[in-house]
Amino acid sequence: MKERSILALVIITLVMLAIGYLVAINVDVMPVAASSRALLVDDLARILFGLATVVFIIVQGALIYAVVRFRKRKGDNSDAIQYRGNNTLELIWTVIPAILVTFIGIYSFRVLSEIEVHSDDEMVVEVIGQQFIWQFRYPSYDVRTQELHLPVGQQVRFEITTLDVIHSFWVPAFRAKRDATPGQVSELVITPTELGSYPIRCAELCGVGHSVMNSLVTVESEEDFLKWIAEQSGVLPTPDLEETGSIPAETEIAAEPAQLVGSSIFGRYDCGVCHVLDDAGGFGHVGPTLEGIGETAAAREPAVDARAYLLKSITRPDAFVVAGYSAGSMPQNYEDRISSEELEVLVDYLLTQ
Ligand code: HEC
Ligand SMILES: [Cu+2]
Repeated sequence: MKERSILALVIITLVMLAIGYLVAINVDVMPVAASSRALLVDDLARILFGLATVVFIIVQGALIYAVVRFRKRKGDNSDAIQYRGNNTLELIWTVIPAILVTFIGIYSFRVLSEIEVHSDDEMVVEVIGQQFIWQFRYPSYDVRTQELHLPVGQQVRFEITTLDVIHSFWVPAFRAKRDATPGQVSELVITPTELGSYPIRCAELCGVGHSVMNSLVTVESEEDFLKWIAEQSGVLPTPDLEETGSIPAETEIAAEPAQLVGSSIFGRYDCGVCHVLDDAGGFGHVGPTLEGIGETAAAREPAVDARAYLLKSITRPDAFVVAGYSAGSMPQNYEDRISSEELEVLVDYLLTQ
């Protein structure tokens, strides 16, 4: 009897190990692995999946066995046999999980420390989240874009921030995700290894436009990357970081055509990523086109003149919501970010459109 149950135990253990192994090598739920860290993360996920499958089968198997084997049979009204404690059993189900958890802990820690290693020649890319777009700045090239391009094999350090609420920068193909937290710069290191284009998502519910807060990363050869960078220069005006958002003294404004100042403010605050406005390089379709806004603004609200309408549309976007768009989809913090002088110039500029 004793020999037979030991044999059964050995067979069950071997079968379980085989099932776990088969599951581990066959799970294929992940997207393309396009970065060096992706391979390590995938191996970890595989092993966890295999272990979890074995634990699941054993626990559910024991449960089903007990339910069937010890069910109440017809005509049997006797009490069940009473057991009190079983040291062997308790030892087994304490020691085995303890070993498993320790193994998983050490293994995960090793993967974590390996994927966060920095190299000396990393390229810095600033990632800026904002309702509901991602922007990328390449400080070494003085370029700002809405699409991410990376040279293959080059380690990149993302410096992730947000202009408003919490977002989360997520590139599933890189197995990389990090929160963009207000007032803080979070870092994330990756090395892209596979050529191709992969989705970028926001992984933190950040408002009504959260589901459209997507972009694309293109991993390409260094040559193509440099070509692309050269094409990007000057597409979006790069904000001068020293310039804290206030415009030069009035005399200087007068010296420069107001139109130009207006369109540069439009560019500096990224209005163009959500609004079409050819004159200022605006190309976005998140909000209504601002082509001809000078005239439409007057007709929007019977009781409000065009100037007041525009001012309010920018500082309190939810005060008037254009038909077909939802409240909350334009950033709510321009009132704090744009000085009143700049606002004046911006509104004057929009009125001329
Ligand atoms: C993240 C996207 C986004 C950004 C950035 C953005 N807007 Fe908007 N904007 C919208 C949306 C969406 C609407 C329509 C909903 C509403 O009225 O609030 C809108 C509405 C407007 C309107 C009213 C348009 C009309 O036809 O009545 C004006 C004017 C406007 N925005 C100006 C600006 C200016 C100026 C900036 C930059 C300082 C800017 N927006 C930045 C998304 C954006
Ligand atoms: Cu977001």
